[in-house]
Amino acid sequence: MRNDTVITPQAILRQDYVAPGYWVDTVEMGFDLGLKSTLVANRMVMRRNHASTEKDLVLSGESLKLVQLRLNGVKLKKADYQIDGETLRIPNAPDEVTLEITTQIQPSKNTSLSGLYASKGNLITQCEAEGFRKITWFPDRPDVMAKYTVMLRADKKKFPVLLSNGNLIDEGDLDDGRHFAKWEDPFKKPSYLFALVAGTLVCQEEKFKLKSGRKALLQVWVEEGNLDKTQHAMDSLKKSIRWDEERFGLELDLDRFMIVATGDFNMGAMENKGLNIFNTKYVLANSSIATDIDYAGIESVVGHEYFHNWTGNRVTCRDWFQLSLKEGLTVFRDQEFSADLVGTTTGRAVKRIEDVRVLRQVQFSEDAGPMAHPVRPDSFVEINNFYTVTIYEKGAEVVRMYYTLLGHDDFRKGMDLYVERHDGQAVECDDFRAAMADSSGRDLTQFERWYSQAGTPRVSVVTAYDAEAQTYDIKLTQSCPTTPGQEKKLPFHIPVAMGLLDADGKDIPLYCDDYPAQAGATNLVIELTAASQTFRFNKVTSEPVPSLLRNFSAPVVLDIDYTDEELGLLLANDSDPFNRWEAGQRLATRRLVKLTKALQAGEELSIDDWFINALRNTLNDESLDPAFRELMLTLPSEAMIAEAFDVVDPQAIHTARQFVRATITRHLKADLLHVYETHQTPGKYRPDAVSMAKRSLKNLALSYLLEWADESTFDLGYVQFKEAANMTDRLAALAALTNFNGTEKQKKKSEKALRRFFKDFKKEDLVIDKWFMLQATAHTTDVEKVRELMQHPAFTLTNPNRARSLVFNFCNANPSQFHAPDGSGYALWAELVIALNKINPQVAARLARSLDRWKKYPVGLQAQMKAALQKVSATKKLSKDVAEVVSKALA
Ligand code: 0A1
Ligand code: ZN
Repeated sequence: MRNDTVITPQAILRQDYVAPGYWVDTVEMGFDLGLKSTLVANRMVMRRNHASTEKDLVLSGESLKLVQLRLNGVKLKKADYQIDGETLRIPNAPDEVTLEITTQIQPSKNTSLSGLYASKGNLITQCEAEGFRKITWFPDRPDVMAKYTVMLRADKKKFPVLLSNGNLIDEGDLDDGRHFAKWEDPFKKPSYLFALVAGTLVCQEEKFKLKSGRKALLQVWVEEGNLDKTQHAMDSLKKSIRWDEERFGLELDLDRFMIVATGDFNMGAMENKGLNIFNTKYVLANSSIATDIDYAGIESVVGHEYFHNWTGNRVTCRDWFQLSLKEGLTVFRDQEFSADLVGTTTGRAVKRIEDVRVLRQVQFSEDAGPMAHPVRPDSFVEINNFYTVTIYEKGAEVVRMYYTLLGHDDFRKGMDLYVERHDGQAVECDDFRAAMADSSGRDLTQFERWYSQAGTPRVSVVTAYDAEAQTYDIKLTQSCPTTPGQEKKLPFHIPVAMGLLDADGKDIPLYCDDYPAQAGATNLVIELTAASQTFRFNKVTSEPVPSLLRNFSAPVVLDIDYTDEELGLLLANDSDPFNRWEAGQRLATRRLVKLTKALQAGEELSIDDWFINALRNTLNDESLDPAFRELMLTLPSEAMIAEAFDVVDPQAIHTARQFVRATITRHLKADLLHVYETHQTPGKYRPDAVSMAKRSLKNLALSYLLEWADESTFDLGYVQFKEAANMTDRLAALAALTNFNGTEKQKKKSEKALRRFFKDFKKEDLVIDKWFMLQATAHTTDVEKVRELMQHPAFTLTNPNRARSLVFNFCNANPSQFHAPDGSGYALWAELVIALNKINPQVAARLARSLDRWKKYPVGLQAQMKAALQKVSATKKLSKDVAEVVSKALA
């Protein structure tokens, strides 16, 4: 497809799905492992799939040197097969085939971190989505499931540890200082779940008793010297296993479950059967290197990967368009896991708010940009570009809506039915919906639109109170903006959890005509299915304030005109903690938008006392969980505020937000100091919910206190930095110091603190990532400073964590500097996308997405962004990954 200068690469369509021509029953692999060269022998027993229209035997391969190819024992000649790009085709193959293929690969040259690659002298695989084809020729698609036996051979000194999926069935020594290990995975699996690890690693291990009484061996493998950082991952794994047994009746099906940590990884982690491979960021923790947020991240990612064992591995995806079948469901499961571990109502709400914040800030933005796609996409060019917040987070919201519509028990029945029906199969999103419908007897036909239509629906609200008839009408109207390739949208099936508050802020009993069975309830899930629908409530004795979309019951934007007083009532009283928080965010956003506009008009800035007082009351409300207060006191991010504008002015938004922060501090200094002093957590560091909540509120107070420059607050930060007994407090203090706008002397002290931090932690890669991140997001860090940091000996683009820590954070989380009026941020972006494209296309494509929303900026910036996009698009040897992103942005 041609569009001016842009060539859109060839797309793969969901509707073109054809079942595989051959099934693979067994795979026997032999690896002779080496960093520079690895020899892979692959013996597949295959059988024709008579139901398929594909008659040839078709395999995929990439960057492979074919050494030998034998079919049923006979060496194939060049004329017997065709290789066209990444496809190997054998016409006229018999129905029963044993195919033996030997390939040679070069792991140390593989900087894409997909397939078999080298990391600090170790060998690691990453096969999802299409990395297995970089190891051997194979029908590398998730609906081909086979049983694998894997023989690993390598030098015993260089690679003392040899791991693969399933059970270790044999090991021993070979000639020439080599040794071997043989692994067998008892479960059939798609090739994307294959894994091997070879190298110098050590492990923490433990026997763990499963519900059935069977014992499983759990191992966490890390580089030498890191065994003091594995306990939390191990604890998280054990909690995950217990939780899945208890909440979903799903038990670990293997005798051995391994986690391996590597510092070179494109994503968070990977659920390979029995051999999960993790980014070190989601494994390594102790109090001196990891923050509370890191601890929580580890718990949820360990949970996520473990839960995939059933939702993803035992039941997998038919094709990659169904990716959300496993990802949306597994994110929902990990969210529930984290919420259940905290246990309390506010604890659950805190988790919910954090999740919704990400959804709104990142997914809503994706849904409004050029890469918008349905939860089940219809096409893609490069599947790696579709590991998105839409597939993951919106996908999880879709699963959560079943939960809200069906209720706890029927949802569980639906899950049971889904697993029972499809264990060992590769299925579609529709199969999950059918299981939910069949187990509950509900009609979920219209619900399908959540999978097929992209874009964030808007629900607008009009209410009418009739005092005489004592009726209250809520009219809900839904619409959904157009998205690329989807002009017209049909109404969604939207669950709206709601209540009505009286003038004292108390929930009133609800008598809705449409829900007679729930008469008298104070919390109701009303279902919006038409474009517009009116719900009538009876016996309403005075005009209520509606609390709608409680707990964020659907991924929509709710347009409703509240007065400040109504929002104040909800903020102080709503029985739904999510909507209390929401009311506060609406109050703040209203002011931030107004101030931004005032700045643009050159007007004087001011904030009303009423708002400041509402914040004061919340801050000082000891009956509220500190973690909840921290969320209530946190202003919407600059990215969130930007969503309220048609044309974004990043500098004005930044200045407005900083003005509000400084004003809050000026008025609430004494209150903030009191909160700071009364929420200390002395003694041994503990990552439990209560201590984490205290630290989060205390450190929020500190960051506010340092917004208002004076000697005493600076010292507060400085002392906390120097005396911190854990990384949470140390990093929070350093961040506040780095952003402190004080005297020259204070600036020198802040710089000294940054240098000290680097020196103290120079051996800890994950902490050095934080050091870069902190500077990348500092208010004063401009493009020039980023270029300077890129020259630092500790910086490298080849390690994804390091690239993200500086470059991604600057481009995505420092908007007022990245969008510098001279376009220097975009020039840097283009340079780096082009540089990364050569090293690691997946990472390059992620960075490429920083300019997705270029049409939302003033024309002057737009022109410069467009030029940067065109520069990237015109680059020679552009990967499919980057080409897809920039061509869609320019389309
Ligand atoms: N399935 C993993 C995420 C993942 C996807 C792709 C990867 O490499 C391209 C790596 C990991 C998960 O959901 O955790
Ligand atoms: Zn996942």
